[in-house]
Amino acid sequence: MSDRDSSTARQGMFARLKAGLARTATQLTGGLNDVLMKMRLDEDTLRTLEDALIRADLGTALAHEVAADVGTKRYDMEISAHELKKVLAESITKFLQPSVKEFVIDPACKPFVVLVAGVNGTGKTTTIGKLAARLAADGRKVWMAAGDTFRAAAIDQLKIWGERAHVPVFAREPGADAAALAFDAFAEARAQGADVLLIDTAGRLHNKAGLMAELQKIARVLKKIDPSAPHAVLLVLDATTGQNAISQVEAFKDAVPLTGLVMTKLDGTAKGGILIALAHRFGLPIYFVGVGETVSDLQPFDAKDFATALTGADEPEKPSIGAWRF
Ligand SMILES: Nc1nc2c(ncn2[C@@H]2O[C@H](COP(=O)(O)OP(=O)(O)OP(=O)(O)O)[C@@H](O)[C@H]2O)c(=O)[nH]1
Ligand SMILES: [Mg+2]
Repeated sequence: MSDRDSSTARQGMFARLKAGLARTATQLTGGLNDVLMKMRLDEDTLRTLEDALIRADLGTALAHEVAADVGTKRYDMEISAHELKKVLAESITKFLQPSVKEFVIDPACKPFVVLVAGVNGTGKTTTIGKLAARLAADGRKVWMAAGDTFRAAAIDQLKIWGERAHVPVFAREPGADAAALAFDAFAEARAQGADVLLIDTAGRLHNKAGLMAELQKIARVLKKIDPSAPHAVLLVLDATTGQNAISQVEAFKDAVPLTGLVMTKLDGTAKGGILIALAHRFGLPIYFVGVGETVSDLQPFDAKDFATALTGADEPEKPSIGAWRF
């Protein structure tokens, strides 16, 4: 890809991210209107900023911390709307840093086994499909395992993604033992020289304890083939659930050693600030964000792009109201 092509591709990705985050961005900057009229960064302004951050679902404690951080920069000084957005974007980027980590497939693991977990409907199967398509397009030999044996539709859903991306799907009949399936899929993918194996799991079982026990069993049997497997355990979270995502991380990380998060459906919510809360609270890598239903809507997480899109810091400065006065 030429420099120009890659720069165009990057711009396209940013545009999708920005479109996806529009609802949270509107919530955030809409709530800042009073601040933006005032143009002085004082206590009142910071309180308004804090309220806007709370509405974007950062949580009260973190909203306070972020507003205070913004306050340390230009306190009691004149500030334009554009400058404020830039300062806010810098602060948010800083708070996101603990979660910045590239998703790397270790070529020494053949295949690199990725276990994908999450409560029902968060976007596990879709994320696996998108990830498979992305990795296959990069020239990797990918396999998927239909480990959600609880629902027949889940198996078909994964097969459709497999056909689209030309990626084989290891599946059994509904009701089959998920751990046994994962074990066999791993053995088969290894025999076939696969680079990556993505394992889907059920989001809904009879109860939460059953769900966690099944995940643990899958992780345990994979170790019989390779003690270092699964090489990644991703928790998929739905941004529309807001602060509830925090208790989901708590519950899953007690059951299996999570290596990172994926946050989907950022396009469907004004609560996208939850991602900042998660980064701050857990410091787990956020590998990907979902901002729509198509393959290119699953993007590697980029803290600076995320903060810029959320605050509108990329938008050119508008002439201030004062400039129009005669
Ligand atoms: N708008 C939007 N929709 C998404 C995104 N990610 C997933 N979805 C949709 O969310 C719905 C649920 O996705 P699934 O992948 O089936 O979720 P799941 O976690 O596998 O669900 P269960 O198998 O029932 O546990 C589907 O309609 C997806 O198209 C996203 O980033 N944006
Ligand atoms: Mg599913």
